[in-house]
Amino acid sequence: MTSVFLISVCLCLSSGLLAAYTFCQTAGGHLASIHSAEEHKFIRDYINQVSITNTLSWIGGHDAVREGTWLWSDGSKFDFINFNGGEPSGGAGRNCLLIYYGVTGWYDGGCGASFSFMCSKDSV
Ligand SMILES: [Ca+2]
Repeated sequence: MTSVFLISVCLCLSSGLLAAYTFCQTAGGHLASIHSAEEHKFIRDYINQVSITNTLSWIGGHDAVREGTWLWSDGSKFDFINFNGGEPSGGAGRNCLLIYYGVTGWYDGGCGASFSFMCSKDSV
């Protein structure tokens, strides 16, 4: 499992996913990718613990290259899918991935929206 370090969750808002992506890279990591139910639970619980609230946060998934084909921005395989019921629902207008403590699955969101975000990097 990827070890996760939180450098901004819920404490600052990105001015869009691209800014969050750049922030994570500058810190030596990536926007978080999720590859199992265990990782999803860990990240979801961690966001709630840090924020002490239910907050939407960017993770590193997007379908900006080809609508409906989801990729992780860290280049890892998109081998675990956990959209909330009825999601993704935004079509070409929502190409970035959000995790929300209040529900079990993911949402697609407009990439320019301001949300907290979650960075991670591999353990060494
Ligand atoms: Ca989309």
